[in-house]
Amino acid sequence: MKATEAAARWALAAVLALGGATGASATGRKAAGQDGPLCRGYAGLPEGFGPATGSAPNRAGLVAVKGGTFTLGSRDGYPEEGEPQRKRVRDFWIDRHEVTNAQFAAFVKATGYVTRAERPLDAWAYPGVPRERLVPSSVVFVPPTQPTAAYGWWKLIPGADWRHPRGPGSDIEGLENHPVVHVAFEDAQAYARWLGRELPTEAQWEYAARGGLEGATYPWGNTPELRGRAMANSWQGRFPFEDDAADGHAGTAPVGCFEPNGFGLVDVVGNAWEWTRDPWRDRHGQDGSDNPMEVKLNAADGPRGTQPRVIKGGSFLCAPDFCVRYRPSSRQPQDPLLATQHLGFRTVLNTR
Ligand SMILES: [Ca+2]
Ligand SMILES: [Ca+2]
Repeated sequence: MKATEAAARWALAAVLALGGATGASATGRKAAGQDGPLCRGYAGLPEGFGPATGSAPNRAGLVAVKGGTFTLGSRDGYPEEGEPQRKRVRDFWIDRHEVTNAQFAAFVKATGYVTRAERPLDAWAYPGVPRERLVPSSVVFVPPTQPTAAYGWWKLIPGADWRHPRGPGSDIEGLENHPVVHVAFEDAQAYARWLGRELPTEAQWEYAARGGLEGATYPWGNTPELRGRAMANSWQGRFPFEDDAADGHAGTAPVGCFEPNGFGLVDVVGNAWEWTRDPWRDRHGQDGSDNPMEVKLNAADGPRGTQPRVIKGGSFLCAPDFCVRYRPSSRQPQDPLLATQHLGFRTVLNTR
């Protein structure tokens, strides 16, 4: 959740270049795809969903992605999106939509899994924090009522977890088709393992997010909207104070309320950020073009799995006047131990 002045400057430049405006009025903008097969009418569970019962993997909810070569990263985005690299990925399968609350609930019901945010905080991970404050907690977006320092809108709230996304008193009733949030890296991995799957590498995620549209700023082209329609769940209005929800949704949206990309994936950008399995590096590495999914991912891991991981795609909190990260090439480091209200994931099935 760090930003630099350079990043902020780029965000403003991007807004000007793309013809948008800070706090732009969205008059006339329509939310897209509300009547599609997903969105509000969707229960959040793909047909046949569950772990494999035989030797064949369960592909419920997955989309087949034909492998290929593409350019990972961008020279036009924030500094961490460079230097662009040619990468090749093999064929793989990936979730059509972000993992939903309904899917995650099925996993928890079947396994009894307890997420990191539901357990007391580890003293070793939070040195100096009094023991009485090491209670189950997660990070919640709390809109400030007056100007605040950057990131002052994030609060560590005891009792916030995937079932209570805004903290105690909130719940996920009626949000079964929304992306699950407040999942730490190990929680996402545990879910993926239950299904015999994995988290995507950054290269897989970005290749899938681009949907075959090589070099485009967004999964649908080079403009923030398309034919006057919002194409992703982001933030409209003066961040972090007022979300106009001109795209039809304040906070997370049901999955699939916006048009799919060229590969049939929905909400790759916007709605919830998504974990990848890649350890974070400040710039894309020159580590060869072939099969980036074969990189030894644990080599850079720190003690007890504390190496920050790459997250992708931006969220409902991304705003043109603050964080223009609802783009395939955008990326951010994330503490793997830290669950937050704007971060979920999707899984991949690697057919080696
Ligand atoms: Ca929105
Ligand atoms: Ca997303």
